[in-house]
Amino acid sequence: SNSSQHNNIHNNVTISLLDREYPVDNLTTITPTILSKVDRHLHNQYQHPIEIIKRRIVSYFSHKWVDSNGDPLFKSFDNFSPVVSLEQNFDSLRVPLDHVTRSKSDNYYINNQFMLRAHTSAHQRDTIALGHSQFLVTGDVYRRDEIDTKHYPVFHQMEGVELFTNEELFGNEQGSLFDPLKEETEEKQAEHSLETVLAIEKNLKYKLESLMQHLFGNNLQMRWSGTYFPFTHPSYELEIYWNDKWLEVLGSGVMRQHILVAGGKGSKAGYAFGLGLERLAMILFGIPDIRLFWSKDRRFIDQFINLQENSSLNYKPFSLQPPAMRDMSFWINNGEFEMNDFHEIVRDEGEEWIENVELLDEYQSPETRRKSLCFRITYRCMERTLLGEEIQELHTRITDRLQKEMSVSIR
Ligand code: FA5
Ligand code: MG
Repeated sequence: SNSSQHNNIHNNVTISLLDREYPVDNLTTITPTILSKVDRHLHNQYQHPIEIIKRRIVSYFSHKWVDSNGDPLFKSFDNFSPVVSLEQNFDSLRVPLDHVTRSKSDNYYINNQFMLRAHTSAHQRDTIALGHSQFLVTGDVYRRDEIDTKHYPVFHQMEGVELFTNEELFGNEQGSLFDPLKEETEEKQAEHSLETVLAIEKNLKYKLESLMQHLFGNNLQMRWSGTYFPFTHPSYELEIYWNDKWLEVLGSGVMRQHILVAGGKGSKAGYAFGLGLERLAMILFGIPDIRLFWSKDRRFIDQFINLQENSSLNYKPFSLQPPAMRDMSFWINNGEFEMNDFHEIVRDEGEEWIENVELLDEYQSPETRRKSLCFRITYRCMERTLLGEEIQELHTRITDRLQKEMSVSIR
C-alpha cells in the first residue's frame, strides 16, 4: 500500500500519501479509513462495475463524436492524482472564499494547501491549459457527506468539457459568441451572447440525453432542472427515474468564461458536466447499495468479470443480510454540533457495517433550552450476518467517541 499514516493522524506531524509527505495542520480532516481508499482505483480496475461504466461512456463518446478525419473528438484522462491544491479545487473555479462547499466539515483536507479533490471539476482549467478543447476526466472524489444507500464519502465522477469557436458553434449561420454589452442576466453570463448560451445548452443536453439512451435504452424517464454552481451559468442537472424515485445523476452548465481565459482559451466558449458514476452503475446493473462497489467479496466482483461489451446484467444479491437498528440519544451544546462531524465518527468507527444514519427526533428542553437529538443507526454487513455482541460493541465504541470528541452527553 502506498497510502499510510503515522500513528494517529491528528496527533502527528505528517501524513504520507502517494509517496509524498504532507505536514498536518489545523485544517486536516483526512482519516485512516479514507486514506485506505486512495489506492483502490476502482475506475481503473478491469471489469469492476465502475470501470465498465467508465469504459462504456468513453467508448460512446469516441464512436459517436468524431472530427472530420473520423478521429475521436474527446480525449480521455483517468489517472490524474486525487491530491489537488485548494487552489485547483476551489479558486481555479472561483468558488467564493465563504462558499459552503469549502467548509471543513464537507471536505477531506490534507492541510491548508492540499486536499483530496471534492470533484473532477478541479482539473478543468489545467486540462484546458494543456491545450485540450474536448476532454473527459474520470477519477475518485472525496466528500464528507451523510450516510445512506446513495451516498458514500468516496465516489467517482467523470468530468466532460467541450469548447467551441464561433465557427464550430454556429457553422455557416450568422452568430457571435460574445455580447458587446457585457451584462449578466438570469439567462447568461456577461461575456456571452444569448444565442451562444442557447446553442451550447442544446448541444450539451443533446449529447447527454443521447448518452443516457445509449446506456439505458429508450424507455428511460429523465428530466432536466435548473440549478446553481459557482463555475457554470446557467446550470442544469439531470435526474433519472429509478426504483420509484428521481435520482440525480449529473450537474452541468455553460462554463464561467474566466476559467477558459485562465486556461488560455478565452476566444472560445463551452460547457462542462460532472457525471456521478456510482449512480449510473446502480441504475445500469440494479445495484441497491453504494457500499457494494467497495466490496472485495468474489460473489460481487465475479458477477461482472465476464460481462461482454454492451450486454446487460442484473446484479443478484448474494446474501441480503438482515439489518439491525440501534438508537442513540444525546444532549448537544447549541451551535456547537456539526452534523458531518457526527457522520464522520460513525463512519470512521463503523466503516462498511453502517448502512444508514437517520435523525429520528429533535427535542428542546423547555427549562434549559438545551437540545437533544435521537438517531437511528442501521447496521448491516454485505458479506455476513453480524452478531448481536459485535453490533453492541461497535455501538458502544461510537458512543464513547462521540462523548470524547464532540462533547455530547448521552441520555
Ligand atoms: C459537482 O460535483 C459539480 N462539480 C458537477 C459539475 C461539473 C457541474 C461541471 C457543472 C459543471 P454535484 O455535487 O451535484 O456537482 O455532484 C455531481 C454528481 O455526483 C451528482 O449528480 C451525483 O450523481 C454524484 N454525487 C454527488 N455526491 C455523491 C455522493 N456522496 N455519493 C455518490 N454520488 C454522488
Ligand atoms: Mg448536485
